Amino acid sequence: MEIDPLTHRLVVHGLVDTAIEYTMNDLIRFPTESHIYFMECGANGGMDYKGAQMQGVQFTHGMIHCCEWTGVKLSVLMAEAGVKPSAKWMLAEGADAAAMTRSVPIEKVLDDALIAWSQNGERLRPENGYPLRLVLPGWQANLNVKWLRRLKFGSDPWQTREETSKYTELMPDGKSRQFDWVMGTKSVITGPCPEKPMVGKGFREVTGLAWSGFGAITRVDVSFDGGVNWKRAALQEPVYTKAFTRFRIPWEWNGEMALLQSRAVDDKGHVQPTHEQLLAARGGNAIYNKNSIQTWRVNPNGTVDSVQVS
Ligand SMILES: Nc1nc2c(c(=O)[nH]1)N[C@H]1C(S)=C(S)[C@@H](COP(=O)(O)O)O[C@H]1N2
Ligand SMILES: [Mo]
Repeated sequence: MEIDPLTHRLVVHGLVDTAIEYTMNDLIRFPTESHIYFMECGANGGMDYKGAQMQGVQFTHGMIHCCEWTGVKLSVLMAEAGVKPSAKWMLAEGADAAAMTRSVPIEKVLDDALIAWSQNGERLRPENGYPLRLVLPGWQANLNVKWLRRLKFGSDPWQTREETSKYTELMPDGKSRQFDWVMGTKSVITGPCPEKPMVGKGFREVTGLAWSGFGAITRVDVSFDGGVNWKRAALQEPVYTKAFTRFRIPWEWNGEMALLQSRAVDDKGHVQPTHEQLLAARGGNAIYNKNSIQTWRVNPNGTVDSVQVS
Protein backbone atom coordinates (compact mmCIF):
# COMPACT_ATOMS: atom_id res chain seq x y z
CA MET A 1 0.00 0.00 0.00
CA GLU A 2 1.36 3.41 -0.95
CA ILE A 3 0.03 6.68 0.37
CA ASP A 4 1.18 9.99 -1.07
CA PRO A 5 1.49 12.48 1.81
CA LEU A 6 0.83 15.35 -0.61
CA THR A 7 -2.55 14.05 -1.69
CA HIS A 8 -3.52 12.33 1.56
CA ARG A 9 -6.51 14.01 3.23
CA LEU A 10 -8.20 13.64 6.59
CA VAL A 11 -11.89 14.14 5.95
CA VAL A 12 -14.01 15.25 8.92
CA HIS A 13 -17.79 15.06 8.57
CA GLY A 14 -21.00 14.35 10.43
CA LEU A 15 -22.17 16.99 12.92
CA VAL A 16 -20.05 19.68 11.24
CA ASP A 17 -21.64 22.24 8.92
CA THR A 18 -19.83 20.99 5.83
CA ALA A 19 -17.27 18.23 5.44
CA ILE A 20 -13.73 19.48 6.03
CA GLU A 21 -10.61 18.13 4.36
CA TYR A 22 -7.27 18.57 6.08
CA THR A 23 -4.01 18.05 4.24
CA MET A 24 -0.95 16.89 6.17
CA ASN A 25 0.39 20.44 5.88
CA ASP A 26 -2.80 21.75 7.50
CA LEU A 27 -2.52 19.28 10.35
CA ILE A 28 1.11 19.80 11.28
CA ARG A 29 0.40 23.52 11.81
CA PHE A 30 -1.79 22.70 14.82
CA PRO A 31 -0.36 22.95 18.35
CA THR A 32 1.29 19.60 19.04
CA GLU A 33 1.86 17.43 22.09
CA SER A 34 4.21 14.51 22.65
CA HIS A 35 3.40 11.65 25.03
CA ILE A 36 4.82 8.23 25.84
CA TYR A 37 2.15 5.51 25.78
CA PHE A 38 2.05 1.74 25.50
CA MET A 39 -0.08 0.21 22.75
CA GLU A 40 -1.22 -3.39 23.16
CA CYS A 41 -3.13 -5.67 20.80
CA GLY A 42 -6.38 -6.81 22.42
CA ALA A 43 -5.39 -10.39 21.56
CA ASN A 44 -2.00 -10.23 23.31
CA GLY A 45 -1.76 -13.42 25.38
CA GLY A 46 -5.05 -14.72 24.04
CA MET A 47 -3.54 -18.04 22.99
CA ASP A 48 -2.81 -18.81 26.66
CA TYR A 49 -6.40 -18.26 27.86
CA LYS A 50 -7.05 -22.00 28.16
CA GLY A 51 -3.73 -22.57 29.90
CA ALA A 52 -0.02 -21.95 29.35
CA GLN A 53 1.14 -23.14 25.94
CA MET A 54 3.38 -20.46 24.44
CA GLN A 55 7.08 -20.72 25.27
CA GLY A 56 8.70 -17.31 25.43
CA VAL A 57 7.82 -13.81 26.54
CA GLN A 58 7.66 -12.67 22.90
CA PHE A 59 4.83 -15.15 22.32
CA THR A 60 2.99 -14.66 25.63
CA HIS A 61 3.31 -10.85 25.82
CA GLY A 62 4.98 -9.57 22.64
CA MET A 63 2.05 -7.90 20.87
CA ILE A 64 2.77 -4.54 22.48
CA HIS A 65 5.01 -1.51 22.18
CA CYS A 66 5.67 1.69 24.08
CA CYS A 67 6.91 4.84 22.40
CA GLU A 68 6.57 8.59 22.11
CA TRP A 69 3.78 9.90 19.90
CA THR A 70 3.62 13.44 18.52
CA GLY A 71 0.50 15.00 17.04
CA VAL A 72 -2.49 17.21 17.70
CA LYS A 73 -5.04 16.44 20.39
CA LEU A 74 -8.35 15.46 18.86
CA SER A 75 -10.16 17.88 21.18
CA VAL A 76 -8.22 20.73 19.52
CA LEU A 77 -9.04 19.49 16.02
CA MET A 78 -12.73 19.05 16.95
CA ALA A 79 -12.94 22.62 18.22
CA GLU A 80 -11.34 23.91 15.03
CA ALA A 81 -13.63 21.81 12.87
CA GLY A 82 -16.68 23.02 14.81
CA VAL A 83 -18.05 19.61 15.73
CA LYS A 84 -21.48 20.09 17.30
CA PRO A 85 -21.86 19.33 21.02
CA SER A 86 -24.51 16.71 20.21
CA ALA A 87 -21.70 14.41 19.00
CA LYS A 88 -21.57 11.30 21.19
CA TRP A 89 -19.45 8.98 19.03
CA MET A 90 -16.66 9.29 16.50
CA LEU A 91 -15.96 6.90 13.64
CA ALA A 92 -12.30 6.55 12.60
CA GLU A 93 -11.46 4.98 9.23
CA GLY A 94 -8.14 3.86 7.79
CA ALA A 95 -7.00 4.04 4.17
CA ASP A 96 -5.99 0.36 4.02
CA ALA A 97 -7.79 -2.02 1.68
CA ALA A 98 -9.97 -3.13 4.60
CA ALA A 99 -10.79 0.52 5.39
CA MET A 100 -10.63 -0.51 9.02
CA THR A 101 -13.20 1.43 11.04
CA ARG A 102 -13.95 1.74 14.74
CA SER A 103 -16.45 3.73 16.82
CA VAL A 104 -15.01 5.71 19.73
CA PRO A 105 -17.11 7.32 22.48
CA ILE A 106 -16.74 11.09 22.66
CA GLU A 107 -15.49 11.05 26.29
CA LYS A 108 -12.31 9.25 25.21
CA VAL A 109 -11.94 11.47 22.13
CA LEU A 110 -12.08 14.59 24.31
CA ASP A 111 -9.89 13.15 27.05
CA ASP A 112 -6.51 12.16 25.60
CA ALA A 113 -6.93 11.04 21.98
CA LEU A 114 -4.20 12.18 19.59
CA ILE A 115 -3.97 12.41 15.82
CA ALA A 116 -0.30 11.47 15.46
CA TRP A 117 2.19 11.79 12.63
CA SER A 118 5.42 11.10 14.52
CA GLN A 119 6.64 8.15 16.55
CA ASN A 120 9.81 8.49 18.61
CA GLY A 121 10.67 11.78 16.92
CA GLU A 122 10.50 10.60 13.33
CA ARG A 123 7.59 10.45 10.92
CA LEU A 124 5.45 7.34 11.27
CA ARG A 125 6.77 4.35 9.41
CA PRO A 126 4.57 2.86 6.67
CA GLU A 127 3.71 -0.22 8.74
CA ASN A 128 2.72 1.91 11.74
CA GLY A 129 0.26 4.10 9.86
CA TYR A 130 2.09 6.72 7.77
CA PRO A 131 1.20 9.50 7.39
CA LEU A 132 -1.44 9.69 10.14
CA ARG A 133 -2.69 7.56 12.99
CA LEU A 134 -5.32 7.74 15.70
CA VAL A 135 -3.78 7.18 19.15
CA LEU A 136 -6.13 6.23 21.99
CA PRO A 137 -3.86 5.86 25.03
CA GLY A 138 -4.33 2.63 26.98
CA TRP A 139 -7.04 1.28 24.68
CA GLN A 140 -6.91 -1.89 22.57
CA ALA A 141 -4.45 -1.30 19.75
CA ASN A 142 -7.15 -2.23 17.24
CA LEU A 143 -8.86 1.12 17.85
CA ASN A 144 -5.63 2.98 17.08
CA VAL A 145 -6.50 3.28 13.40
CA LYS A 146 -3.50 3.54 11.08
CA TRP A 147 -3.40 5.37 7.72
CA LEU A 148 -6.23 7.50 9.10
CA ARG A 149 -8.30 9.17 6.35
CA ARG A 150 -11.77 9.84 7.77
CA LEU A 151 -13.43 10.96 10.99
CA LYS A 152 -17.20 11.04 11.25
CA PHE A 153 -19.19 12.30 14.21
CA GLY A 154 -22.61 11.00 15.21
CA SER A 155 -24.95 10.01 17.99
CA ASP A 156 -24.51 6.21 18.03
CA PRO A 157 -21.79 3.65 17.40
CA TRP A 158 -21.61 2.35 13.82
CA GLN A 159 -21.38 -1.38 14.72
CA THR A 160 -18.47 -2.06 12.36
CA ARG A 161 -16.92 -5.46 11.74
CA GLU A 162 -14.14 -4.95 14.29
CA GLU A 163 -16.65 -4.19 17.08
CA THR A 164 -19.22 -6.89 16.31
CA SER A 165 -17.80 -10.03 14.71
CA LYS A 166 -14.30 -9.26 16.14
CA TYR A 167 -13.23 -7.74 19.46
CA THR A 168 -16.32 -8.94 21.28
CA GLU A 169 -16.10 -11.61 23.97
CA LEU A 170 -18.48 -14.57 24.09
CA MET A 171 -19.48 -14.88 27.75
CA PRO A 172 -20.49 -18.14 29.48
CA ASP A 173 -24.18 -17.15 29.38
CA GLY A 174 -24.04 -16.97 25.56
CA LYS A 175 -24.14 -13.17 25.42
CA SER A 176 -21.32 -11.17 23.89
CA ARG A 177 -19.43 -8.52 25.77
CA GLN A 178 -18.91 -5.51 23.48
CA PHE A 179 -16.81 -2.34 23.70
CA ASP A 180 -14.28 -3.64 26.19
CA TRP A 181 -11.71 -1.03 25.25
CA VAL A 182 -9.27 -0.52 28.11
CA MET A 183 -6.23 -2.78 28.35
CA GLY A 184 -6.12 -3.97 31.96
CA THR A 185 -3.46 -3.71 34.63
CA LYS A 186 -0.69 -6.11 33.67
CA SER A 187 2.95 -7.03 34.15
CA VAL A 188 5.45 -9.66 33.11
CA ILE A 189 8.96 -10.63 34.15
CA THR A 190 11.22 -10.22 31.12
CA GLY A 191 14.39 -11.51 32.76
CA PRO A 192 14.61 -14.36 33.48
CA CYS A 193 12.18 -15.74 30.93
CA PRO A 194 12.37 -18.65 28.42
CA GLU A 195 14.53 -16.55 26.09
CA LYS A 196 16.74 -15.36 28.95
CA PRO A 197 17.46 -18.39 31.14
CA MET A 198 19.46 -18.43 34.39
CA VAL A 199 23.22 -18.70 34.05
CA GLY A 200 23.98 -20.43 37.33
CA LYS A 201 23.20 -20.09 41.02
CA GLY A 202 23.62 -16.92 43.01
CA PHE A 203 22.70 -13.31 42.36
CA ARG A 204 20.43 -12.28 39.51
CA GLU A 205 18.34 -9.17 39.29
CA VAL A 206 14.77 -10.03 38.32
CA THR A 207 13.26 -7.38 36.07
CA GLY A 208 10.17 -6.83 33.99
CA LEU A 209 7.55 -4.41 32.67
CA ALA A 210 4.21 -3.28 34.07
CA TRP A 211 1.48 -1.17 32.44
CA SER A 212 -2.17 -0.25 32.78
CA GLY A 213 -4.64 1.30 30.35
CA PHE A 214 -6.40 2.87 33.33
CA GLY A 215 -3.48 5.03 34.51
CA ALA A 216 -0.08 4.84 36.15
CA ILE A 217 1.54 1.84 37.83
CA THR A 218 1.93 2.40 41.57
CA ARG A 219 3.26 -0.95 42.71
CA VAL A 220 4.58 -4.28 41.50
CA ASP A 221 5.04 -7.31 43.76
CA VAL A 222 7.13 -10.31 42.81
CA SER A 223 6.74 -13.88 44.05
CA PHE A 224 9.40 -16.59 43.85
CA ASP A 225 7.12 -19.39 45.07
CA GLY A 226 4.12 -19.27 42.73
CA GLY A 227 2.18 -16.59 44.57
CA VAL A 228 2.48 -17.75 48.20
CA ASN A 229 4.82 -14.97 49.36
CA TRP A 230 5.23 -11.57 47.70
CA LYS A 231 7.98 -8.92 47.84
CA ARG A 232 7.69 -5.37 46.64
CA ALA A 233 9.80 -4.52 43.59
CA ALA A 234 11.42 -1.13 42.91
CA LEU A 235 9.90 0.95 40.10
CA GLN A 236 12.21 2.75 37.72
CA GLU A 237 11.50 6.47 37.36
CA PRO A 238 9.95 8.18 35.54
CA VAL A 239 6.59 6.46 35.89
CA TYR A 240 4.19 7.76 33.23
CA THR A 241 0.48 7.13 32.92
CA LYS A 242 -0.50 4.42 30.40
CA ALA A 243 3.16 3.63 29.72
CA PHE A 244 5.63 0.83 30.36
CA THR A 245 7.07 0.95 33.87
CA ARG A 246 10.17 -1.12 34.54
CA PHE A 247 10.40 -2.95 37.86
CA ARG A 248 13.35 -4.75 39.39
CA ILE A 249 14.12 -6.81 42.47
CA PRO A 250 17.31 -8.57 43.58
CA TRP A 251 17.26 -12.38 43.81
CA GLU A 252 19.67 -14.88 45.28
CA TRP A 253 18.91 -18.16 43.47
CA ASN A 254 19.67 -21.34 45.40
CA GLY A 255 19.53 -23.48 42.27
CA GLU A 256 16.20 -25.13 43.10
CA MET A 257 12.99 -25.01 41.08
CA ALA A 258 11.27 -21.66 41.55
CA LEU A 259 7.98 -20.20 40.32
CA LEU A 260 8.37 -16.52 39.43
CA GLN A 261 5.37 -14.20 39.17
CA SER A 262 4.76 -10.46 39.08
CA ARG A 263 1.57 -8.63 40.07
CA ALA A 264 0.91 -5.00 39.11
CA VAL A 265 -1.29 -2.40 40.84
CA ASP A 266 -2.32 0.93 39.28
CA ASP A 267 -3.35 4.33 40.61
CA LYS A 268 -7.05 3.53 40.14
CA GLY A 269 -6.70 0.58 42.55
CA HIS A 270 -6.79 -2.18 39.92
CA VAL A 271 -4.81 -5.29 40.91
CA GLN A 272 -3.60 -7.68 38.22
CA PRO A 273 -5.71 -10.88 38.58
CA THR A 274 -4.59 -14.49 38.77
CA HIS A 275 -5.55 -16.54 35.74
CA GLU A 276 -8.23 -18.36 37.76
CA GLN A 277 -9.77 -15.03 38.78
CA LEU A 278 -9.77 -13.84 35.17
CA LEU A 279 -11.35 -17.06 33.93
CA ALA A 280 -14.02 -16.83 36.64
CA ALA A 281 -14.89 -13.35 35.37
CA ARG A 282 -14.62 -14.04 31.62
CA GLY A 283 -15.31 -17.71 31.13
CA GLY A 284 -13.53 -20.24 28.93
CA ASN A 285 -14.39 -18.70 25.54
CA ALA A 286 -12.43 -15.54 26.15
CA ILE A 287 -9.78 -14.35 23.68
CA TYR A 288 -9.14 -10.68 24.37
CA ASN A 289 -7.71 -8.56 27.18
CA LYS A 290 -5.83 -11.35 28.94
CA ASN A 291 -4.02 -9.53 31.72
CA SER A 292 -3.60 -12.36 34.23
CA ILE A 293 -0.44 -13.08 36.23
CA GLN A 294 2.26 -14.93 34.26
CA THR A 295 4.22 -17.73 35.92
CA TRP A 296 7.77 -18.65 34.84
CA ARG A 297 9.10 -21.92 36.20
CA VAL A 298 12.86 -21.72 36.70
CA ASN A 299 14.19 -25.28 36.42
CA PRO A 300 17.27 -26.50 38.34
CA ASN A 301 19.28 -26.51 35.08
CA GLY A 302 18.46 -22.82 34.63
CA THR A 303 16.00 -23.11 31.74
CA VAL A 304 12.68 -21.29 32.11
CA ASP A 305 9.21 -22.54 31.12
CA SER A 306 5.80 -20.90 30.94
CA VAL A 307 3.40 -22.69 33.33
CA GLN A 308 0.07 -21.95 34.97
CA VAL A 309 -0.29 -22.52 38.71
CA SER A 310 -3.14 -20.22 39.76
N1 LIG B 1 -6.10 0.93 9.44
C1 LIG B 1 -5.77 -0.07 10.26
N2 LIG B 1 -5.37 0.22 11.52
C2 LIG B 1 -5.01 -0.77 12.38
C3 LIG B 1 -5.06 -2.12 11.98
C4 LIG B 1 -5.48 -2.41 10.64
O1 LIG B 1 -5.54 -3.56 10.20
N3 LIG B 1 -5.82 -1.36 9.81
N4 LIG B 1 -4.72 -3.11 12.88
C5 LIG B 1 -4.91 -2.76 14.30
C6 LIG B 1 -4.40 -3.78 15.22
S1 LIG B 1 -5.34 -5.19 15.42
C7 LIG B 1 -3.25 -3.59 15.97
S2 LIG B 1 -2.75 -4.73 17.11
C8 LIG B 1 -2.42 -2.37 15.81
C9 LIG B 1 -0.95 -2.72 15.57
O2 LIG B 1 -0.19 -1.54 15.60
P1 LIG B 1 1.39 -1.56 15.36
O3 LIG B 1 1.63 -2.10 13.99
O4 LIG B 1 1.85 -0.15 15.53
O5 LIG B 1 1.98 -2.47 16.40
O6 LIG B 1 -2.89 -1.55 14.73
C10 LIG B 1 -4.29 -1.41 14.64
N5 LIG B 1 -4.62 -0.43 13.64
MO1 LIG C 1 -4.33 -6.51 17.05
